[in-house]
Amino acid sequence: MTRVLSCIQPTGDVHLGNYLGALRNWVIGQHEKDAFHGIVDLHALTITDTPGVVGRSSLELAAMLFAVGLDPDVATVFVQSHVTEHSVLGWMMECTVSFGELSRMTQFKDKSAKREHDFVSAGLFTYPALQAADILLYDTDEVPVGEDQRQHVEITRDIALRFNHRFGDVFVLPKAVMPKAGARVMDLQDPTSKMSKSSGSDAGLINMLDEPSVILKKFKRAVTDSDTEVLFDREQKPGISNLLEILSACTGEAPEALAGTYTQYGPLKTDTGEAVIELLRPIQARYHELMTDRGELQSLLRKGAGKARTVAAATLARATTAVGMLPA
Ligand code: ATP
Ligand code: LTN
Repeated sequence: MTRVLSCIQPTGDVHLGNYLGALRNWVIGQHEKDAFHGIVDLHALTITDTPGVVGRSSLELAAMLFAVGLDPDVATVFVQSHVTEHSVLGWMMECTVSFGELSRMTQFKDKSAKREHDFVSAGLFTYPALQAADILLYDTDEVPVGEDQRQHVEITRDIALRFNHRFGDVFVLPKAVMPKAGARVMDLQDPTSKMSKSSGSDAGLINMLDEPSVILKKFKRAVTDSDTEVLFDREQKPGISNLLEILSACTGEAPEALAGTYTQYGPLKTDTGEAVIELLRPIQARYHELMTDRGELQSLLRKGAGKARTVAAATLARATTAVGMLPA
């Protein structure tokens, strides 16, 4: 069975864009492929230094992943730092990649430039080596990634090839795949930019845990287009098209067909808001239920880490044996 790995950093809250664009596909995909999902807390440490934040965010993210429908008996959901093999193989990967290769990573260039007056950790620079370890530890066939992460999967392949060339055939070569096209959700206040936790305003973003009244208010205040015609046209009518696409993602009806059923913006805004409220209602209920029993949540994560460790330990053993390190 094809093995697929997706990882997500525990930084910030999950929003409707993450859900409709990614998480919902993960839930469907768990029944089609052997799915591993890492909550990559070690990666989050590259930019987080406030005590307690990473652990709390990891637990909340885990609750959200289970609440949206990842099944701990089907998919392997784990916290990266619980599987210590990541750190060991991460170091071995740092020793397999060159300074020059890491210097060419656009994500590092962007993120370090944005942190001009802030602390730029060495971890931010070596991040792709740890990501390579995440991927290679699980004999991953496919890594569904957006454009921004393609370069990291490419460098993972380069590292794997170099390691295999030096030490023998240890690693499976992963492939970056375009995730199944989920909805692309735009900011409600700026429908030409995608809904994102790191940019845009709170009013433009629907958090997965927003109260129904807040959701309705945000949709009612959504920026629409200057004329009054309800038409699905991303270029000419980005605001209305965004609402139609969100409503379509909730109801399963095509946005073009939905457009024909409205003559005014007001009812479309209200209906979309209400559809999102209904979509999120059971997820929010499961999330809050899971968060009331942290012991149970942690035990689900222990189970995931156990499954992950079995695979990761075998791969790491192959790697250390190939290098010829002294067994413990
Ligand atoms: P950041 O603001 O830090 O870039 P983000 O909110 O864009 O974060 P990521 O953590 O980068 O979210 O993405 C997690 C997943 O959610 C990725 O698979 C990404 O493609 C998807 N995703 C993020 N935002 C959207 C969106 N607005 N519409 C559809 N999919 C999205
Ligand atoms: N770098 C990724 C997160 C990430 C990842 C991974 C994704 C860390 N390790 C392994 C896929 C496979 C990001 O910032 N979105």
